[in-house]
Amino acid sequence: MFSTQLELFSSKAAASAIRQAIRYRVGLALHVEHRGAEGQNWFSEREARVIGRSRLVLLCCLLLTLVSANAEDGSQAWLRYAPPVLNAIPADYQKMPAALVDLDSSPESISAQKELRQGVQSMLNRILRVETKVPANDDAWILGTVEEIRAAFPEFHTDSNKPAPEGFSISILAAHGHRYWVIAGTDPRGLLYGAFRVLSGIARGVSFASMQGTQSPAAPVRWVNQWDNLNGTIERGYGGRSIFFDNDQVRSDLTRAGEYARLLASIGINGCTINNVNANPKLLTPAMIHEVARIADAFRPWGVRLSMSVPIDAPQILGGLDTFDPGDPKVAAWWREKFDQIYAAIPDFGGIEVKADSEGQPGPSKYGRTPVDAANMFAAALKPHGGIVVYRAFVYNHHLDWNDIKADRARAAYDIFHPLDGKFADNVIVQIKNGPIDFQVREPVSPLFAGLHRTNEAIELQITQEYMGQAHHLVFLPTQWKEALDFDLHAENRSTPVKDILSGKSFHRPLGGYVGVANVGLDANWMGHPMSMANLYGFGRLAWNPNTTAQSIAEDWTRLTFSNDPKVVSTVSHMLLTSWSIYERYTGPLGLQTLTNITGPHYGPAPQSQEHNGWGQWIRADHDGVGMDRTVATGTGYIGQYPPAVAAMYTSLKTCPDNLLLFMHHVPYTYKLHTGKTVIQTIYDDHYLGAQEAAGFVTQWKSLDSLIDPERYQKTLALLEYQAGHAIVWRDAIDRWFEKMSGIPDDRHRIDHDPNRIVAADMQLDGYKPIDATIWETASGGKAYACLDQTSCTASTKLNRPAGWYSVAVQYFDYRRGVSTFTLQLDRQAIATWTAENTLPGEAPNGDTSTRFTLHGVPRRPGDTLTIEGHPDDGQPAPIDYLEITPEAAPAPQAASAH
Ligand code: GCW
Repeated sequence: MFSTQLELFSSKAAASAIRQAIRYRVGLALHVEHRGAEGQNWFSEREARVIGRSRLVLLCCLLLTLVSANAEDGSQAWLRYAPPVLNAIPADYQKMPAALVDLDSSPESISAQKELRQGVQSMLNRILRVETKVPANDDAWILGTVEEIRAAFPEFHTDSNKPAPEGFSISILAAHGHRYWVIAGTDPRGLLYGAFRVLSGIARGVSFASMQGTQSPAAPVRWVNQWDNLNGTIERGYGGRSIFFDNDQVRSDLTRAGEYARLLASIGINGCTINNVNANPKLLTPAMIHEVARIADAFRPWGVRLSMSVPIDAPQILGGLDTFDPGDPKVAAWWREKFDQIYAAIPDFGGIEVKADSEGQPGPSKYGRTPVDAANMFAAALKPHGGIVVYRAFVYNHHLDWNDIKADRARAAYDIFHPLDGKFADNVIVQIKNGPIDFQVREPVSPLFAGLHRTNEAIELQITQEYMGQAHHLVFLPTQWKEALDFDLHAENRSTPVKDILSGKSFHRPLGGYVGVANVGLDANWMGHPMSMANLYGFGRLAWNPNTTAQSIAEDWTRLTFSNDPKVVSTVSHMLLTSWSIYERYTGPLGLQTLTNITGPHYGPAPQSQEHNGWGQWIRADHDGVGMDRTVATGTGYIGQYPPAVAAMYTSLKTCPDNLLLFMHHVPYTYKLHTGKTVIQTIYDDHYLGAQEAAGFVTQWKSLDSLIDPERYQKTLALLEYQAGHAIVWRDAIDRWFEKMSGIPDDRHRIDHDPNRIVAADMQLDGYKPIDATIWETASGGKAYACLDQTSCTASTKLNRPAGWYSVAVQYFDYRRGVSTFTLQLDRQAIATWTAENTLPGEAPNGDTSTRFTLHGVPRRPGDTLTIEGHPDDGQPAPIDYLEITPEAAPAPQAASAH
């Protein structure tokens, strides 16, 4: 029996199934070697420990392994090609041609052809027959470029609405007594995008007739950035290790790179930067370039061009020159030669990303040079090959003086780049983060978009949820991005929405576009949270057409990812569409930014960390008031960087929107918003409301039980329950902090007056000892209770509550290392056991690690004793905070839920 199990584990699929089971608590426990046959480590040490520790049923894992072959693990994302469950299949599908002719035969058209055959067979159970010529006596699908189709069918016209480069037209052509379903691309990429559009239509039950029309992308540059390191880690990646690199090499198996490119192509993305903008020069060695060419090969069938981030000091570090001065001819010659080498290996190489003079990265300032000097040097070397330079405007001093009331990081990009407008070469694009700080939950649009009229511009959006819950929280970002793209900057006193600036329309620029930091990883579902892929999907849709509404993105994604069932579509899209505002409410409302630990992992609450440091994400809260004064008259002058109409709106307290008030102004806590409520009471109320709304996600999701496949249902449920608990951590921490800072109590006296809460300090403790929570506001009374130097500890409480059913929540801390075990006992009888094995970013009791386990339907009689028993593990001392015991109307159908 045991050896059979070991054989099972010598497959990666089995390893991944087990990993999912560990991560999402599928009640699995087993005993197994954690090394693969070829000596490769499939499990992290922590996962291996969980496996090693458990000794239960092997059958479970056998079942799991068998099931996983067909399981909905999220790997297919929105390209599942599941048979569409619809009331009625569109009538014109009956007339779908069986023959398929590809007039183009480029790598992209071969992909399109394969994809159509696969999708039609999988969704409609119809096999398409590939023909080499247009059949004389049959209807047919025709794939080709506009020119190729016109050559075969002189009657084919797209002139009235001609697709632009990379665009396509879908039409039905009647000729020779037959009907041809035509997908015509301006070029092979356009053709491929057209095929994907048809398949998305079929999956959503759209008739072929209504798919007809012409579409063109809004901008030529639609790229993703991956912040992958050569050692296989990913900066700010939450979906596992790099799909490209491992151990300072390009992975031998690039299957996932190809699958990623397919996903990207399906939403119109045409470029991918494969490595961290904090770039490692090793990627530029001849051996690595040779290896990287294999990634480009995996991308090519999908029309995705590969690009690289390069460190500006490579000529010195790698090339042995005594300088990397962009003004030095030998430096320029080094880069020319380097790009020649790259193009010899990757003829369709897209270009480079440059992060320089930013957060410790070397830059041209070392030699008294500007970003123009650096960017134009690269541009000249890339130009003969058709490559572009994407130069990031994320350049700022991270050693700002907090005591200087005029210092302001938000000003940096405009101050540095605006004077350089008109000086960048034509194949340079300046890449600007959507807001002036750094992907915070709420920021105004960067004024630099309006500050460059003679420079190509791209917006940088962060798809990976660095400041947005790191794939532990559901946060749908297209809602946020839409606000930025639609924002009218009124440059030159005329209408100039950001989306028109990016497309080149506002200032007549030839290049421009969209760059999204995606950071997918090797996890089966790419990004960690099943809902996070809605952000990648939404990024692609907006880069293609920024006029797409967030609602249609949410609905389409839900249909493609889960189901066309109307209840699923309305529930999931409602959850998605409300999630950003909810996250904003329980983290940092009123323009306070994310209020997370900015000197740490950017995850849990830590408002004080915003102040007294050089990073400049300050909120300037004191006893009397809060907010950064960014006005011209009395503040940092940042508002003056906007065109006059926008500057006037932000300057006046009357017109400054409440949701950016504290980004723009410093006001007393008692200042009344447009709602009539004070700033401080709004902070309190928003946090209570946000936490309540986050709990609502759980209820909404539970209404879909039976309508979603069990694997994704359970995984999402566990995450949403965790999020609901963590939203309470956020609420309590931020409200406590502001109450202490302002000295103004909540007018509803909720803060630290939780009638159902019993804090560990008030319990009978055996072995548990108080330790300081490293951020006081993230634990009751600033203390966690830890089980130190013992094998187990208990905390008990006797409660005289009326008899009835209750839910019992245990608030504990789950460090990244160690897997403590907890047992909850009712009158010494174990009623639940769970382990602290989430992968949260912290090693101490604080807002990153505070976690909740909730058990529903607990019966209680007056005088019962509730006991938490903690068993520490590997430096994680089973720390606890409090119990919360809430009456329940009746035992909930779901008995236990853990995180
Ligand atoms: O937000 C910050 C991130 C860094 C990142 C940097 C950037 C790649 O915390 O991890 O570095 O932005 O955008 O360059």
